[in-house]
Amino acid sequence: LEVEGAPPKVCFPQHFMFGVATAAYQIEGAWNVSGKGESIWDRYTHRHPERIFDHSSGDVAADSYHQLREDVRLLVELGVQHYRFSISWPRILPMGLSNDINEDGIRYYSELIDELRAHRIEPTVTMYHWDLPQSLQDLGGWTNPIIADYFLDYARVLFDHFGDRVKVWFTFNEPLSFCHDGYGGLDAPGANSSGFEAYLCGHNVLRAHGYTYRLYQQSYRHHQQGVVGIALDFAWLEPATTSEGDQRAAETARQFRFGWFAHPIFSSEGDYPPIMRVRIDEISKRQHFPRSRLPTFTPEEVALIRGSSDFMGLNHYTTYLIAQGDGKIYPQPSFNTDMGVVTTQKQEWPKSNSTWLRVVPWGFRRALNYIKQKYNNPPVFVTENGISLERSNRDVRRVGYMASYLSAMYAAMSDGCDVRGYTYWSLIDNFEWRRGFSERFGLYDVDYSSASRKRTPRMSANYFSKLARTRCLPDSWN
Ligand code: GBH
Repeated sequence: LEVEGAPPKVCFPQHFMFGVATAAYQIEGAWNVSGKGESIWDRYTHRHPERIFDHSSGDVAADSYHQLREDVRLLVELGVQHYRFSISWPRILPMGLSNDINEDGIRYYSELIDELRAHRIEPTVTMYHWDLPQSLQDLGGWTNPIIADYFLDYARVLFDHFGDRVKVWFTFNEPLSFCHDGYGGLDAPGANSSGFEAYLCGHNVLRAHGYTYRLYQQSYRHHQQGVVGIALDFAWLEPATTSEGDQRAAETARQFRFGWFAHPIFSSEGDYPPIMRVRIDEISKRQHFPRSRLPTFTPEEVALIRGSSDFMGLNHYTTYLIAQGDGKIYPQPSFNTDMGVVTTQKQEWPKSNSTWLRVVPWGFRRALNYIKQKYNNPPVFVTENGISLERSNRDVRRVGYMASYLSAMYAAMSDGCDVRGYTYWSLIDNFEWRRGFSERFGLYDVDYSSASRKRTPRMSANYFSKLARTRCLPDSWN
């Protein structure tokens, strides 16, 4: 019934999927239980508590390893269509290699998948959300080319054990984050050579992704009938001014931060973005390196990786302003000086409880339109979007964030962007990497002082359940 004067209801298509996301290390705990091997995040938090804001670790986290049924109960309460979680590589393969499979790890994820399916919640599974087996890090981790083979072996184990029931796979979560921050001194494994190791990491991640996609196509797709994609992080990057220099800088930044992975996989040409190739080759030369710090794909690898995704997973939280850099060549190689731009945020954009995250919903619409235009309108599955706030269950601002970002996404869909799903980060409060437990993104509060890590719904959980059940933006907030 259309009431005159009432704003039209914003409703998403009938098969649009609403869900929530988590990641293994951030929620599971049980870090050394039932045969699980050590991950780089176990090692990093144990050896360098000073690098974690509150000196905490994911040893117990939200205890989801022991709270599987409780987590599924929350998902049922929310009425979501899907749940995006990640599998811990060292829980499945304690030493990283497929000669030794940890049966208890298989059992845990099998139970989770079965519980979800029993409640008609689609499991959408990330194979790698940053918790590399430490034993593989000891071989050089993502900088050693052999890791692409080991990842493929791991992927085969996952397809063999879970592929009968899991139909949506993401190989990687945010290679930009774990290659840049992991090898740039901020996150595990704590290396500090972003202009060097980060590119090796990205290179091998892209190779691993390509192999995995082709393996699925050749050996699994026919009988398992699923899809394989990747989740990329794309904050919108807006020119700081209308000057030509800033506009060029913004496009360079988009190519470095997003095109680094999107271009090889989603563009019709494949390979690294030309601007990345040109800048890093040139700067490497001026730094007297005998070869570019950005590795080169063989033509076979370019072809392997090009088109290796059935859809694009998109993590989007915020927007930055990009201005032209000083144009200098610095002696110390780094990703940021290779990119050569100045990144800021506007002071008047509303803050969150994370330094990097301000509320800029219009950036979401622009990011989606950029993807549509650059990569021939691929199907997009929003794999993360969310906000951290001070601990409170009356999280009015979280509801406001979701409402404004969902409206922007709806506008992008009206522009013709092919968005198929939306996933809120996160189901529950969790271990926020180097920020420890100090940042809370959950629809459910987690009480870290209770043994069972008691979960309590926030106002936003109620809002999200209305959204997921009706597929329309709720007009009342509680
Ligand atoms: C997501 O990344 C992650 O996928 C998820 O695991 C995490 O819980 C969620 O964010 C919320 O934090 O400190 O200034 O150097 C979002 C992209 C990339 C945002 C790294 C923070 C570090 C900024 N993130 N970035 S800074």
